[in-house]
Amino acid sequence: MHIKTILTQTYHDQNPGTSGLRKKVSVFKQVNYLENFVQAIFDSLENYQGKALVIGGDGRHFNREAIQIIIKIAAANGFGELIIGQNGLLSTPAASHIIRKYGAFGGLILSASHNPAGEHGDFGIKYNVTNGGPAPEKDTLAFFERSKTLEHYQIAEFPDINLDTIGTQTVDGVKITIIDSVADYAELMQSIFDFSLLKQSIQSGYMTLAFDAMSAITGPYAKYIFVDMLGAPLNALQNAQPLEDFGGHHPDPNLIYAHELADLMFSDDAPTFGAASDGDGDRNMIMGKGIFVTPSDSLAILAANATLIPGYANGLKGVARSMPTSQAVDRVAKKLNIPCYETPTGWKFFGNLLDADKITLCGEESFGTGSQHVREKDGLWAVLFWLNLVARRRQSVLDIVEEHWQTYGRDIYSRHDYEAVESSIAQEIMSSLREQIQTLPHQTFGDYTVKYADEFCYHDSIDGSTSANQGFRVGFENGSRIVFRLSGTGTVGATLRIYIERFEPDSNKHNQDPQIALAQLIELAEQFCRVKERTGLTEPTVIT
Ligand code: VG1
Ligand code: CO
Repeated sequence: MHIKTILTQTYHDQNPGTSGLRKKVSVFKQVNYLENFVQAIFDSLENYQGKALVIGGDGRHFNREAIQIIIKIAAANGFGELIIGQNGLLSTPAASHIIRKYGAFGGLILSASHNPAGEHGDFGIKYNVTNGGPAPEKDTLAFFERSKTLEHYQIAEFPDINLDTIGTQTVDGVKITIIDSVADYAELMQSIFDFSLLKQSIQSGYMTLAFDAMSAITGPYAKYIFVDMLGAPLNALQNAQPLEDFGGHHPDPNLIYAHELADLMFSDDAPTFGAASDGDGDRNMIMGKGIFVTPSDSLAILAANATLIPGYANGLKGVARSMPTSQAVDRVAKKLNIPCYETPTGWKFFGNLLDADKITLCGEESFGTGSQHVREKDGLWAVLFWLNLVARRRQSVLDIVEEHWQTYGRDIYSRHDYEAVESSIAQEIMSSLREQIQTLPHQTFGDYTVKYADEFCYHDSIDGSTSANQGFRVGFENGSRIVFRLSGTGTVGATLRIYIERFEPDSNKHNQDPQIALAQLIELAEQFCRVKERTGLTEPTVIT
């Protein structure tokens, strides 16, 4: 193999956030920017000589070029085998599965997830470890440190690899396999869910479906699973062709960005079930006719009903939720008498608990739900879980949710995002919260008395590591909470996320608009952080 060593300038901003390194495409296209980061990752890893690396992305602009670069740097650094999704495509959960199934050393996933794509959009890269999950913090910190001192990278000289044809070839001693992006993943889904029941419920017309792939990665997966395997009509899928710019969509599945689906599900023509996924296929939005299921509720409902699903028939070991996710799943865990863990935001914190067999299901308020089947959140898995539930319980989504609230009470929940806030203002907000939390406990504001206020610091019970500064929590005597944290996935300024929840045990009060039910807490949140006053914004950019 002919290997070139390229001298490079060092970049100082390659600090991975909540989920990998995300930047504007124009930043990634700077000379040697991607090359440096990939070399920094490989320099921080050990003992991968001769082993396999999985490569794939969500198909956004720059995906193909990036893959060609990565192939050559990986070959030059000594990987023995490269496993690549056809056309360069792999959803995040599929990549996680492929790393695990083929015993690869790790994988590089090219995606900026729910961030818009295209020449003027975002690009991203994330390294996943041998268990198929996102690299833990100690690794991402090492990548950043290495990137700040790196002076050269190594790259093999051979022609570009054809990514479009499935098959194996050996190039300068490196085995390069282009695999079907969907088949392994579809087989995994079939091993978890009752496909014959699903097929029967769909083909008999009992269950009708609308799935919006938002012109991102899940289109081919949804077509294979819902249409080819389960017999749904092709017109059940919207935006099923992955496009480099995601068709101008913002592939963040929520009521705002997936409003076409939301409009349909609240109309008279609504199908039984509606769902959407994000850019890289790890998020899910679940809707039924006339109802949107809050992700925190979705996690709780999946946990409460898990034994109805073949793959979870033996019950759950435990559950986990990210800190800002509502406490709905805690109530289910209590009733099932299983442990419930609270982790910082980001899937990387679930990996150890899943590996140690402490938890079976986990999720985040940000439309992410998953289980032990892979080490990433998984959008289509969540959709299939819900479809399996509806088919098995022969109840509508609305009935399932309302019955859950009757049994457990409702954790009324909302997240308010203030996007593209000037970084200095965001820092000011965080420091002022840091000062206030010491004085808040035992103070009373209207109906709410503060029970505790702290800055969340996570102690990983498996590897003993500590992750500090994971957001501010204000908890009230009646179980309500307000959480503040800064996003670690944005690429413009800072994004302040405010998470608000209140428990409502009275089933006569369950059908309230969360914005009204939470009004007092929303006002209190503003009183604590003064984001409107400081930025001049009159309302959040996004409410979910
Ligand atoms: C957001 C979500 C977080 C999620 C992360 C990656 O992070 O809040 O729950 O794990 O995105 O999801 P942040 O730091 O912006 O709040 V994805 O689908 O963008 O990989
Ligand atoms: Co995603």
